[in-house]
Amino acid sequence: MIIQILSLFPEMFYGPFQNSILKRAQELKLVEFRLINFRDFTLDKHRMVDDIPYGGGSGMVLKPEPIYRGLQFAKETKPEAKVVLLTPQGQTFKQQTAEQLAAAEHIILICGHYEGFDERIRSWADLELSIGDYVLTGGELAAMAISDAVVRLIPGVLGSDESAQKDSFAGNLLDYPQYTRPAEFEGLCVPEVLLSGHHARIEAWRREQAILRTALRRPDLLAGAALTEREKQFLRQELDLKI
Ligand code: 6GU
Repeated sequence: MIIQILSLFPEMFYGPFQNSILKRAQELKLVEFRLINFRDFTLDKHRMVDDIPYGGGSGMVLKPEPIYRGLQFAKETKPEAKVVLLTPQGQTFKQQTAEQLAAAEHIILICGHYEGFDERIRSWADLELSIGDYVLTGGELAAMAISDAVVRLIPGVLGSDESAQKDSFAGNLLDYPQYTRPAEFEGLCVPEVLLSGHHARIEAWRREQAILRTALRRPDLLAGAALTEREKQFLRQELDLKI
């Protein structure tokens, strides 16, 4: 997969992309990141990427031409690449969006910066994404979060394919609680069932815990989780006890 990123601050990406899993994914040639500074696509001697807003008002607005030319350059290798614009006004990025993007061969992420960008830039994007209801100074951190979430879904990137499937959100359920040694620490004990070696019981306990935790912390997700009648019954029982 090729991920091209148009940004005025390509150096911001070096830390996240040159460590840990994303670094390994590149070494394994499972992903290639190409950072494009759209300031390189300005034609004036001041290399201006923004300008004052028509109609007045405070702040600067990103000009359309450098982004247009940067985008043309990015698309040269693959004209049908999916173009994603990062903006707080976009649809919220979810695990499902990550899964859809991970299936693409080539994506282009455009990071806005400053107060905003010329509205015409929107017309060149296939998709507008936000990573949540808060405002960042630019799309770069969003592009990093999205790249990370997408790349870890590419087959072969994670140690075992199972790790991605059992994630929080993968089945619209949060992760079950995990423990490692020691069995007791500071008076806090690992649940007995996990020490039992009884695999079927452990699986059942984990599923119950994931369901319960989702119901308590993220009830909004539960509607999208496929629960059996027995699991719904279990949940009603537990919630009666808890509330
Ligand atoms: Cl994609 N950009 C900016 N500037 N702020 C955000 C965002 C994106 N997603 C959440 N907040």
